[in-house]
Amino acid sequence: MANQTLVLIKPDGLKKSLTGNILTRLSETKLDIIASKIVQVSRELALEHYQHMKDKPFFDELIKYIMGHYHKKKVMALVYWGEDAINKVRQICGSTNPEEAETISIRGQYGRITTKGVYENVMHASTNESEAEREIKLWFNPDELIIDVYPTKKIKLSKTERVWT
Ligand code: 3AN
Repeated sequence: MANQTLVLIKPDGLKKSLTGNILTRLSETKLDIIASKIVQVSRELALEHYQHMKDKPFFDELIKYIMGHYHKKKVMALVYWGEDAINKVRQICGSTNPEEAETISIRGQYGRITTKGVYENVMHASTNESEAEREIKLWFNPDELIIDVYPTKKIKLSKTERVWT
């Protein structure tokens, strides 16, 4: 069955110039990229993304890490879509702990554990369908995806927007 998954190339991945390597590895899956952008991660976005980790002792460090305090202040966010996308991407990504990840996986090859005990594991990939939905909706607006992977609705907003001059 086709599904969609959120991929983040984290600040350490960008600092280590791993974008090309990661995208090349992921292209082996033959999945489609249906959205991509570079994001400066706000505290709100970081807290929301890692809400399930909020009771962990390393939570504050994790928030600083994804916001780019230790590397570049940016993250590359992508949505991959296709047959069994979540599992195919997780396979190439490898286990959360870079020391336990298969050596040929991206985390196994390029991840590390910091002296503060945080896993700097280079990339993120959604764990399951409900997490993928939560994460994709958090990181992207519907118009940023080239396929409507979830239902949308139109609402009228009267907010001020910045446009090109
Ligand atoms: P994954 O990113 O593999 O889905 P999660 O959601 O359990 O893993 O963890 C989110 C992030 O928190 C990880 N990517 C990693 O950076 C960090 N992390 C998870 N577990 C630990 C741990 N035991 N010690 C330090 N950092 C961790």
